[in-house]
Amino acid sequence: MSVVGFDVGFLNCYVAVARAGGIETVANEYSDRCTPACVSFGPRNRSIGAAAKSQVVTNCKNTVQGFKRFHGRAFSDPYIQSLKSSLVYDLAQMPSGTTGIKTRYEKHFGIEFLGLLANDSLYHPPQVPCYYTDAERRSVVDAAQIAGLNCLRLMNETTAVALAYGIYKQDLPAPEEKPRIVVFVDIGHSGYQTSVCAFNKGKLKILATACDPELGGKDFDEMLVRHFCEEFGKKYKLDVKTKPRALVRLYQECEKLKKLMSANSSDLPLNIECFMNDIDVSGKLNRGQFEEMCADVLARVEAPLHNLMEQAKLKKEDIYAVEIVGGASRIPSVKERISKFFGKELSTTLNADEAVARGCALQCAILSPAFKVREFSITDAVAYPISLKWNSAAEEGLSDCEVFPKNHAAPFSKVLTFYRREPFSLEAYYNTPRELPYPDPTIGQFVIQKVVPQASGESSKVKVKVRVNIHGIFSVSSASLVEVQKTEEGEEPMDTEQQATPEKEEEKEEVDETKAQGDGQKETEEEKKTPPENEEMETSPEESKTEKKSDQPPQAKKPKVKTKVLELPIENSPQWELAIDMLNLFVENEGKMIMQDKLEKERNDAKNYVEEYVYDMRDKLHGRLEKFVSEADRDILSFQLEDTENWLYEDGEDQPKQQYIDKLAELKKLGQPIQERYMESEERPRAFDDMGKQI
Ligand code: ATP
Ligand code: MG
Ligand code: K
Repeated sequence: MSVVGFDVGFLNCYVAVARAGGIETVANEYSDRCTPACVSFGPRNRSIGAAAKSQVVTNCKNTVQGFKRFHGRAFSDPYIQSLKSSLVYDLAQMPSGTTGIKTRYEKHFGIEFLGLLANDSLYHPPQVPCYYTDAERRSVVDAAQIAGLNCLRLMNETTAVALAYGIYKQDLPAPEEKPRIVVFVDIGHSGYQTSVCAFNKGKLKILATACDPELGGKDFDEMLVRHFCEEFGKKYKLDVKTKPRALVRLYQECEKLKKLMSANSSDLPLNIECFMNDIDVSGKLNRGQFEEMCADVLARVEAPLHNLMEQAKLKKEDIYAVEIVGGASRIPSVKERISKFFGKELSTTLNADEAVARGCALQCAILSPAFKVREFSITDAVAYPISLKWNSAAEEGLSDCEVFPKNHAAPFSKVLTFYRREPFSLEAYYNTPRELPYPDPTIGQFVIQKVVPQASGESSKVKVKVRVNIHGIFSVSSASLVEVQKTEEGEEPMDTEQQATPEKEEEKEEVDETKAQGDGQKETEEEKKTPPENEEMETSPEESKTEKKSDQPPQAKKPKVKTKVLELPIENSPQWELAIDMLNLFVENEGKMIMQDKLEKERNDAKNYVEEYVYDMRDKLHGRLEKFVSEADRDILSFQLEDTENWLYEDGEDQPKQQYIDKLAELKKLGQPIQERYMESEERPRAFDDMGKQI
């Protein structure tokens, strides 16, 4: 078994593996540790990574990048609709209402990318931006499943970075001391994320996160592209926007220019040959001009930092260090802004490109029983406050309550108590819709089924456990009904009053290495109860640890009651859920596509063998094989070789695998005996030598 961390970025992917000696970032087949997040669909097969990226210009309609933004979003989402016009490829609505990408394959897709990597070998769990919502996270977990991965934990990117930072630090404050506060900033191609984290020996806790999901390297590229479109429009009378291929090339050149500008402040050239209508274009720019045209983009760097500090209620003096990662963190003016905000030098002790993948791999090594890793506890934070609403039994209308406030520790479970006579439904939603990346705040509907009144006719006590799990996904994880079986002296044991607000009990989920469950999640659920008479009581898990209580209210005089706890079925309908039959279909399709890619590869290999044989034999017939073939046979074979070569460029260019195998066999019928005669003559003197030695 292999334990692997995935960083699937908007632009780039990194994969890190846990090995006995530590964490290692792995290279792809091009010996590059960075793999472009790109998939290209040919007529018969898919290519990924660098092979796909090389087709961005030539196969632009079927080459997809930046699919990170499509996860868990409705096709009707205004954000998706607004993207449509700027994409070279087409989007499609999936049967479930979510977003798909139209390619020659016409398959739902962002999701399948992981499958391609997994196909390559044994890779494991991915990461997501900390601002991802429930639906987006579920979409990524589904993707991992389609790819046949066992996703141990979906990690927030900045949390992965924090782990990569903290786990090797020997000098963290002791658990009872004041924690060390570190800010992490990740600015990649599409997104800008910040988090503030408290470290003590053996643990980290995310205090707050703040983001701009739409700020990254791409915005700087955008400004450059806009600039040169204008310039080339004036200078060469070219309307670049009308030619997708030219535009794609301009984007590539502008990204290169942007990177060069990070290291040079002088004038830098931009030249593209045969850009449009056979015209070569050229321009130049320096860093000062670049910063000027990007002023609006740069002005957005500060807001999330303000937001972060405000949420965490920290002063700048409290910050021990500011660690930055992500490709765009290399832009000098971005660094300046962040550094000025905190009034300190930024730290770059982590690998800017690989830190996320390394952190993920470390987390997996911790979770995996196969590795012995230093104990390190990770407490993440809930990104958006989560509320529940339900039809109140006592009053008319809806009641609601916030179950997980913003930045609440996660993973975490809470138990809510309701008094009901019949099945009821809960709706989970984000209660700050303005903060969300998309318009629909719904998380899902959860129906607690099979609720019945007590034998006495009274309402039953129903305990509902809600949680944010290790992936940061909300669910109603279990529900139970307390059935009063027998009471002594016929007294009424239960509080009959109907409660509009449920009681809350809390428990923290902890990762337990010893109890692996089939679904890849590992957790112990320590019941930590609060006194039931305290409505709405919020206690931290540490405080409540000591307050273990029995199921019954503490009024000791109450008569003895026998109760039985019945598990209740729950109907879960998370928003934009991939229905199980769809998921299965995707798994099946993924399997088919992997098969198809494999067949296509075999077909190509078979063709290559024919081609190689033709060139190899032709050389050798006039070389070392010459003495072992009659002139007549040589002419026949030469003719056949030439014939085959022509065939390969014409009718034989695109044939089923068997055709190539047959072709090769046909050539070998003549060629093989010649080669055998040659081998024999080579072996003969050697055999004599050996005999000589023996004698
Ligand atoms: P995201 O995290 O947003 O999903 P990602 O992880 O794919 O995206 P990164 O690989 O962290 O993104 O960063 C890629 C971005 O960084 C690109 O916009 C790239 O042009 C930019 N970049 C990389 N090196 C430099 C550099 N030296 N100077 C300026 N920008 C750079
Ligand atoms: Mg990234
Ligand atoms: K371990």
